[in-house]
Amino acid sequence: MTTVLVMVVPLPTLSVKAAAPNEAQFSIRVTSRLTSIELDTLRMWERRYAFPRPDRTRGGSRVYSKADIEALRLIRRALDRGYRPGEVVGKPIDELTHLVRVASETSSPARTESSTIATILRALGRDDVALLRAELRQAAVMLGPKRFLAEVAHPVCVRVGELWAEGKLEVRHEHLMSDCLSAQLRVMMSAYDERVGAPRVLLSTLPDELHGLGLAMAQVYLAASQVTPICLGVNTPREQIVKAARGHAADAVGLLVTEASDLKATKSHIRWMLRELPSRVQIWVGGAGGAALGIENDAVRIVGTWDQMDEAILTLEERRT
Ligand code: B12
Repeated sequence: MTTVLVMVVPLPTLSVKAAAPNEAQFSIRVTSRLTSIELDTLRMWERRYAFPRPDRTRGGSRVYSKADIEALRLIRRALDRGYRPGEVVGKPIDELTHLVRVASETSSPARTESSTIATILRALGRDDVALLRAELRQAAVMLGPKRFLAEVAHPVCVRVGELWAEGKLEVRHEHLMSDCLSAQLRVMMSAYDERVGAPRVLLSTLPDELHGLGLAMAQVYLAASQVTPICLGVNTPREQIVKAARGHAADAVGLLVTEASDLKATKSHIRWMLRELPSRVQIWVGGAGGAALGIENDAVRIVGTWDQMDEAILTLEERRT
């Protein structure tokens, strides 16, 4: 049955309906968490732009669809790239996708990003630790956690790896960058408290995999998405990871696998863990070596980009609704 409530304009017409069987429905709190848009802003856009137009539960609470989340995420990205709400809220998905792509290729944040990265690399090459730390700190404050990770931390790691492989930076530079970046990410983590009832993701690497920076980045990204990360650090035996996942009631286990990982051993550890973990616990494989494992199914997700991380977080929410 569909009941139409007559409201004073400019509120959109609201309908009370049951969710279609396979249609995921998200509360306003979860929608805010998944899109990084404040609750009040969502309500204000609904009044001002008639978008999003959530359905209502019988109790009157807003429920948003997966398509709403997709559009809101694109809007968030467009706003980050300098658009105003009036220019983007309520636009069709195709248009938003195009607009975000063009803005990403041409907008000023990209220029800021490259100058920040250049300064960081210069500071590293000159052993100027004070400048390196200051630049990281400033970029984190200016950009906020997610943009800092996507536009500075991750590209700096990739660039340092390339310069090291080309012989232009030495291993001591790589160690210094790792230390300063880890310290910055730790400071950023200290801003988050555990949220009661939030999904939990346990993070670690398997034996002999010593690349821990990706874990620290994933930790900040998850916390900024209002998911609780629990990080065991690097080089953890598989049995211990499984015990920890049970002990912390984790919804997912995130493993970092790099190109330097032993892929054969990693594959065998993952297969073993799949048998031992409670069936509701997913395994997320992050890091540049993940795709080469060739395992991806309902229980194992490859999380090689921030967009894939968003998708993975969304699946945790869907499983709870
Ligand atoms: C820093 C670094 C080190 C440091 C690590 C310190 C630390 N605290 O982490 C040290 C010096 C220890 C190190 C050691 C080695 N390293 Co190294 N290292 C790097 C470097 C520069 C950065 C690594 C990193 O953090 N990357 C950033 C991550 C975040 O990038 P990403 O994987 O693309 O992440 C994305 C997603 O996967 C997701 N994500 C990331 N992590 C996670 C985790 C989870 C759970 C999830 C869900 C998602 C997720 O987030 C990102 C979103 O875009 C890389 C270069 C590079 N391109 O990454 C080389 C690199 C990985 N290292 C390399 C090598 C060769 C080594 C050594 C073998 C060197 C040696 N001869 O000793 C050793 C191996 C040590 C070991 N046993 O593991 C090579 C690997 C290449 C290859 N084909 O083997 C690289 C690529 C450098 C290069 N260009 O050659 N390294």
